Amino acid sequence: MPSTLLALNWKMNKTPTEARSWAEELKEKYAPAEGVELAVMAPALALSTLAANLPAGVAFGGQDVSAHEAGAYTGEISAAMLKDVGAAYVVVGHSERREYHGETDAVVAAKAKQAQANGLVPIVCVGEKLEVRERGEHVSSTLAQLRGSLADVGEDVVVAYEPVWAIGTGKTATADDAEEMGAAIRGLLAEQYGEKAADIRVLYGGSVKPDNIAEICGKPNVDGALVGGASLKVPDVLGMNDAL
Ligand code: G2H
Repeated sequence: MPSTLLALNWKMNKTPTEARSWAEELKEKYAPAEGVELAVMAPALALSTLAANLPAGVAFGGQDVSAHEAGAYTGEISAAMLKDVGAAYVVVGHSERREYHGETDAVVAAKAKQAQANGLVPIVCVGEKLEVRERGEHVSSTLAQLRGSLADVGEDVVVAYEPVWAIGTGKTATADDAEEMGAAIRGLLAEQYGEKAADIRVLYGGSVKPDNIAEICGKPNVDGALVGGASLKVPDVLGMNDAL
């Protein structure tokens, strides 16, 4: 059984100075919960300060990575750069990247492969928009997205199901919605990775908070959460950690 992953996604929030204060507050108050791994996905500029100030055992990572190894790609951050500052994870294919930066499944898969080639674990995000769910096509659509996003990607990966209509809206999918998709995703992972699929964590993301995390993550095919808004304040993070 893999550990439950509580992955925080700060999005475009926190300067390095603010990140340092957050990490210091966490260090003061954090007690690891049994079977729970905590990881902070932060803006690239905050990663070095996290490396220096996070409590022992708390991992960190980036929110995006270049699909290229190195070279003339102005503004991009490579997987080797993330690895060099101590990152363990990187989020790829978040719906905000897909929506605002036109990232396709093929680009997401290329980024995931680049991450793995440099020793990072990609957290591959998928999830349907509201109109797709209303048509009842959420499972087939999300699995098609996942198939494309995992093309030729190795098994050292985390999958995050984030229904777009539940992101930052306060609308949370029910625990049963999360489980329905978690089970479907697990089936696809088993087809692609065989027995190794059992070790791949499938997260739920979308308005997760201290008061709903236990029910959602209590489902058999939900192995943790990717949390945005509720990751910004340390007391909320401690609340979620303790609830798991
Ligand atoms: C979904 C999630 C974190 P939030 O994007 O990736 O954000 O918890 O604010 O809905």
